[in-house]
Amino acid sequence: MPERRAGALSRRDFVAQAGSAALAAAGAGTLLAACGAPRPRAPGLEAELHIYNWSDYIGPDTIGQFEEETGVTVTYDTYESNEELVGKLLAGGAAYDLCVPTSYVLPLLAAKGVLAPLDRARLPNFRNVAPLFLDPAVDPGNRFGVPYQWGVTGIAYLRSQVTEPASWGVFLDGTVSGRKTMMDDGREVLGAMLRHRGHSLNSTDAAELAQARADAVTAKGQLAAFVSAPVKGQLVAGDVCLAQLWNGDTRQAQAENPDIGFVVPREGSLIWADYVVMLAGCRHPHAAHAFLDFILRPDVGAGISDATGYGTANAAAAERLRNPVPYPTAEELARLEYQVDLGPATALWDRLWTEVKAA
Ligand code: N2P
Repeated sequence: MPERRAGALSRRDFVAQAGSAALAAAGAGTLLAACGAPRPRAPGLEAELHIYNWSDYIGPDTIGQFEEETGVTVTYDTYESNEELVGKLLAGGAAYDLCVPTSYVLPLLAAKGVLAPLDRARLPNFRNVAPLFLDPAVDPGNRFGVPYQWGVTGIAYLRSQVTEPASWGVFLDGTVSGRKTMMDDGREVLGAMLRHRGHSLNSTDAAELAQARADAVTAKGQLAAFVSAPVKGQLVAGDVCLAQLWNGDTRQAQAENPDIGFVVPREGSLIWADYVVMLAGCRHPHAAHAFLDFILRPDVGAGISDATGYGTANAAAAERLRNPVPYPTAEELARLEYQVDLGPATALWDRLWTEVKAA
């Protein structure tokens, strides 16, 4: 995806396409700043900051407000999967300061020396993080990551077109063939197929994975595409009526089309949390810390989660949400599973996913 400045993001991002008043205000602010006197830069901060984040995973005015308050110019790029993020980071040459991997990716990135430790003294607002996200196994002591948002994977569907899907089997049984999608993400697709057969979505068992690969190929024959967050526009338009999707992106689409429902299949699914990390070789560490402390503010954190539809890891922000995202009940949690780093089995998963994509 081409690099672009925050203003361009605001026009292109799905949240922005919703044409909200907040966006219009943010756009106007950016324009005024561009035409007016140069913004005074906050002391000690570098002039730039480079951020790499999931698409549709920030507030429409978050970046603009940070630029306004600090005088730092932000370059903001987006990706659609952890696979895309990790591929870019391990290939080197991606000069980002901050990015947002899912929890299971942190140990791999830390082991590869890709992450820079955070200076907690520069993050006074870290005290707002909810206890649930402190000291996670994937990042002892929160050395590298600021907990950002969490969510679950399920099935978004058009209530007027299909009955509520109870099982991942709807991707295999001919239901609305050609008008359904699964994510462009091997961990998500093979993980769903594993759960469908009653296995862990972290399986490293060769036979279970061979079945998941075969099921994913069967599903592929009925899908319009493997597509993640960008499917929202097709759901809103009614072109796609069944889509494997995350809860927050579904909420964004529901705001445009109330016919869209969301369900976690009975075989269970994925729950995840994402962390903002600073990269080794980060060229703008002061601006990076300033941004991290900015998004840890209750008002800013709430603005982000209200726009994305995801749960916030920020306890102070959670209290201010216009549309709170309740943490799953004990019963729901029993059906949900976090991903883990697959270690040496990662290569096998990558190969199977490549085969599914090529089938
Ligand atoms: C982005 C949301 C996703 C995060 N649109 C998945 N961990």
